[in-house]
Amino acid sequence: MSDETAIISYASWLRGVQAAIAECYSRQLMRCPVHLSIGQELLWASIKQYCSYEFKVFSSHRGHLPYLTLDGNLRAYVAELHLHEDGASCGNLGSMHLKSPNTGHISSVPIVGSSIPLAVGAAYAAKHLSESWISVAHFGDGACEEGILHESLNLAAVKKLPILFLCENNRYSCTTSLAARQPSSRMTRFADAATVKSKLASTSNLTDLHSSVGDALSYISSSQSPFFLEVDCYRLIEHCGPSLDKGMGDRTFEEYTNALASDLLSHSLNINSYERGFSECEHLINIYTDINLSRRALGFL
Ligand SMILES: Cc1ncc(C[n+]2csc(CCOP(=O)(O)OP(=O)(O)O)c2C)c(N)n1
Repeated sequence: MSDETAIISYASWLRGVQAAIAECYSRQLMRCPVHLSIGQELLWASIKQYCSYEFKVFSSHRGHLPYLTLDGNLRAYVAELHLHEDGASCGNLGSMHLKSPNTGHISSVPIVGSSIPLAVGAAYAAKHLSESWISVAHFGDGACEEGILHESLNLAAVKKLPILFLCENNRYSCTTSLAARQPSSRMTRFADAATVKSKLASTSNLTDLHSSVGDALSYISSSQSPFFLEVDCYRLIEHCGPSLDKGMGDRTFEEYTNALASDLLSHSLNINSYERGFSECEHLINIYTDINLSRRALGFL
């Protein structure tokens, strides 16, 4: 199987999983808000192809795909969303704090921007301890408006730290468009200001996206220096929750419809993988729905 076929297949599975979460969320038995990444799957499916690297990933609140990519235990994922003790963190943390430290997803951090200094610390530790892991700071375009990004880029450049600044630019912070928040749509300009090497890629060009991820990782590993990868993408579902947000906030119906029409994964979807992801996830949701319904009936929820 070629890399691109494997990426499409895994991205389709990820979309199926998320579609099942979105469809079943209205039962109100997942006991925490969910930030899905429907529309953004190709990046993490590409990263999965590079899992021979050792990663220490600190993700944002949008941490479902990092968790699934690095850990992949679907039962522990679904159980965590239902705050059940079978969950990845024994049901204590829920959606916004998904993590799997043993497989390299060290934490999801819902305070916007806070994944970044933690990843800098892990990169500093790699250098100090002569370890070979690559630290990954995962964040959105909204986090670029936090001062901590700029302090972190500066420190990573000065100390030559092995860190990937991974910015998913989905053009929105909640319902506020990038145009209403920043004078430029390019986040790489912040890396340039700190002399950190950078690249812009997009989920609409899979070949370039995949080679950009590979080039970034190989650069960090060989030079032991930071790299900033901005990935232009589009979230096809609301900021938090299962619904579409066409026509909400700054997002117009027309913009949403155009984005859906040009979504690469929709066009190249591997239907078998999508359906497998959906049914595997739905099966598990049904199990934890029943458990939580029983617990509610007994007065425990
Ligand atoms: C410091 C801080 N300010 C505000 C919020 C509320 N908030 C949660 S998610 C979010 C949007 C973040 O947008 P972005 O960083 O682009 O990530 P995305 O949700 O698009 O993945 C905001 C403002 C927060 N959690 N933390």
